[in-house]
Amino acid sequence: MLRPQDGPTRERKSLDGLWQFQLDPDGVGRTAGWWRGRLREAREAPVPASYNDLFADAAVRDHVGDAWYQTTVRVPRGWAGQRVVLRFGAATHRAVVWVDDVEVARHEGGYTPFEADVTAHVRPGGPARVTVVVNNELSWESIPPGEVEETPRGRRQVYFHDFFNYAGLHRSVWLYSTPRAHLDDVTVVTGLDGAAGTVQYTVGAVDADSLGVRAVLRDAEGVEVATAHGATGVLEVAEVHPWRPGEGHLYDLELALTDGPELVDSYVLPVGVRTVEVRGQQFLINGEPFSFTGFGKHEDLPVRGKGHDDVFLVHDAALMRWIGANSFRTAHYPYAEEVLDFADRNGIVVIDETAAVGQNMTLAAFALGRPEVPTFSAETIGEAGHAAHAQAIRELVARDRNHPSVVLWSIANEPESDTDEACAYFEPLFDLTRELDPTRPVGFANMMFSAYGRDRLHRYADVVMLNRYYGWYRHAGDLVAAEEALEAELTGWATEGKPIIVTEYGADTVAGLHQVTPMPWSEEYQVEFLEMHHRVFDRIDAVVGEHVWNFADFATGPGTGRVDGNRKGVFTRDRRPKAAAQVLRRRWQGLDRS
Ligand code: BDP
Repeated sequence: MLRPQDGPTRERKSLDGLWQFQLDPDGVGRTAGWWRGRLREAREAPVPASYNDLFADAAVRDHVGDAWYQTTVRVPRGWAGQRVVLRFGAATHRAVVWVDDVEVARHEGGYTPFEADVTAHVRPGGPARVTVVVNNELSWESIPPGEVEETPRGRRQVYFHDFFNYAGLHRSVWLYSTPRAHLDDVTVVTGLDGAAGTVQYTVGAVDADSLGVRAVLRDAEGVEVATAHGATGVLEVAEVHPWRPGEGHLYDLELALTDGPELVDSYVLPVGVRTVEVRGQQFLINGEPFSFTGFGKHEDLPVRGKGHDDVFLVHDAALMRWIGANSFRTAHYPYAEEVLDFADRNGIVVIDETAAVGQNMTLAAFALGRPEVPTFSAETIGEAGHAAHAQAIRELVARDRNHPSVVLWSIANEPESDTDEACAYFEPLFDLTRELDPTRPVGFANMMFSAYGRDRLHRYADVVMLNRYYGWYRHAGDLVAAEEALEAELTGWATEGKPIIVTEYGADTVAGLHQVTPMPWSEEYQVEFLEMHHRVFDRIDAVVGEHVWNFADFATGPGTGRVDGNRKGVFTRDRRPKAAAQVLRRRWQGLDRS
């Protein structure tokens, strides 16, 4: 699937803005055929945005089930004879789409795009009614998993992850045109050999048997540096300007579908030439050892929830630059494509994660006070859940494999990883990821219950990724004991011969809470907590990455350990720095050394 773009053969029309919106608490809309006409009791809601926090109404915030969106779009007159496609950046967690009376798409999974060829259902120059039903229920068959409970007060969504279950149309919606014969896919793999670079490309095309493909690579000034012909080929650049962390240098790869001298379709893909490799305990980008500094983030903002927002895209990146972060993890789901485009252009390194979070029923029992059930079993996460996970990996890799910023796939966050069932579940998923993309390392974020010596999944991973909370969930308030325990565990992991990235370490901190004798929740404790971790990391060579949990405070479900959400942010939810920001800035900008 190629992203919509404007070009000599393609055009797009945005459907973002205010749509009609109606909750369906009784779940009657599908039977009643709500798509057949105007939504009767609708109010307006913005797209992209989560709907939960818009209306100052707990019934909307905590809604479980279907929510309907509707708009009318006028198809541009000039698109006569073209193929017309309707595309959603995401619908959380699943959706069905109708154009007028016809169902055109169905998609499962809340964080990856889907589209429908609607050529047969629209008339250029005419209006088309677009209706979407978005469903937010999490079950044993969904990624992430959850359980809907029937209670005397109605249905209640239980979930096993620590962020609010925002739902709605979180990303942009486009109507776009392509020629009937068109390019529909491209994959690039880049290489470096001394000063020279290569871009290996493969394109897919539809109705193009008799057509040719031309590939032209242009540098940042628009000068042609290499050309090739054919659906697959290699472009060579003698003096290449590589993409590297901190410097998002990009070329433009223009792919043309041709009929003799005539241009049939054209698509431009930005390409960064770089390599990624794990060698011994090093993580190499362009053959040079790379150390990750940065954060696990969230797509999370006041009011708009998980709705993508360019303002905060730019602002968060500015804060990351200010603090000296070179990377982030898309905890705990694939982020909007705009985020990765921006990372490509700005040399920000990304660990790209699926939405497989909360697959650990020991942790869920502990955190939610529920009786423990097996994580992987026929009654819980079984075949259907596994298939959904495999599909989530397929869609993530298909969407993001051409982004130079993405250097590592994280196929799950804190799953159960110490049982035979976990091995049987995950081994094929690691294989699948490598089969889909042999060029990037693969890992998963390991959880404290499967500490060194217990974990059984790391043997499938290229990198050891650890979420650790010594000094918080363990040894809270005792940073001396925490330091010993952290060092002992990391020393164990370092004998595995793989690079270690600490993908989470953090302490909840209420901004403005100060203490001269630091206790948990104060700004001073967060500072000392981070300093303790950094001392330990610096003593262990295999640690090649530190991602603080979290970049900013974020919304969660209710809980006694949560004060208006998770407060482990180094920035508040509205992006004001806590004292810890200065500690990180001094370390990551090297200010302590100068
Ligand atoms: C880890 C999870 C993360 C949580 C964090 C925390 O990976 O999603 O938000 O702990 O408890 O277990 O703050």
